[in-house]
Amino acid sequence: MFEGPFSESIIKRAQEKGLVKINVTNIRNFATDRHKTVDDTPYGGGAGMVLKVDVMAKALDSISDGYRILLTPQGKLLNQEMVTQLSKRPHLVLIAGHYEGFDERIREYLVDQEVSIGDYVLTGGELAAVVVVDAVLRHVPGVLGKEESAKKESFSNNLLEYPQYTRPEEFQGWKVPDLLLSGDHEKIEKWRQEQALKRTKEKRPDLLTRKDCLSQSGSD
Ligand code: 6GU
Repeated sequence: MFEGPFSESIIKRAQEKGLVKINVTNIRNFATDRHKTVDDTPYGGGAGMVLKVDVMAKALDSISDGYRILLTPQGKLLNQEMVTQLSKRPHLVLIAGHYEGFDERIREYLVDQEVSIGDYVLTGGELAAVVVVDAVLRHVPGVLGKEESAKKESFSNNLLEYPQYTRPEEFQGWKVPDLLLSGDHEKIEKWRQEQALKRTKEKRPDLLTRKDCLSQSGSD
C-alpha cells in the first residue's frame, strides 16, 4: 500500500533529492509470540479485534522520536491549515492500523494527535497516511518544481481555481472563451478572479467563511 505511491512522481523525486526520508515499519515485526500476533479479542467481549498496545509500544521504540499521528476516523479532520502546521515538524510518525480498533491506551499514552482524512470509513489507515505524506511533502522547500510552486503561491487565497483551457481553440464546436484569446492581460486577470469567486460560491460556499481551508493549497 505504500510502495506504489512512494516510488512515483513527486514523492519519489523528493526522496531522491534528499529532501525527505520516508521509512515504513511493519508493526507485525514487533509481535512477541511465534504466531506474530498483533491484535486480540476485546476485553468485555464483542465482535472485532483490537490492536495490542504492547506491540505498538515496541514498534514505536524501534524508530526515532517524532510527532506521532494516529490515523483514525475519530481524529481531527485534516485540512490545509493542519497540513501547513505538520509540515513545520522535522519528523512525523504516522501510525496506521488495518484493524477494527486500537487499544485505547495507544491513543491515551502513545500518540500526540489523531487525524482523519474525511467523513467516510476506510479499511485501514494506510491510504490516509499516504494522503498526509503527499499533502505535507508539497510544503517542503524544493519538493515542488518552479512552476508548481508559483502556481501554489498564486492560489493562496482560499478560492477554487478559475477555468483553464488549452489548444485546440475549438473542439467539436466547444469553444474557448474569446476573452482568453484577446491578449488583454488586465481583462483576463479580472475575469479569472471573478470566475474563481463565482465558482467557489457555487461549488464550495463553505470555503468563503472558513479561514483554514485552502490557503497555500494549490488549486482544484
Ligand atoms: Cl485516518 N482511517 C480510516 N480507517 N478511515 C478513515 C480515515 C482514517 N479517515 C477517514 N476515514
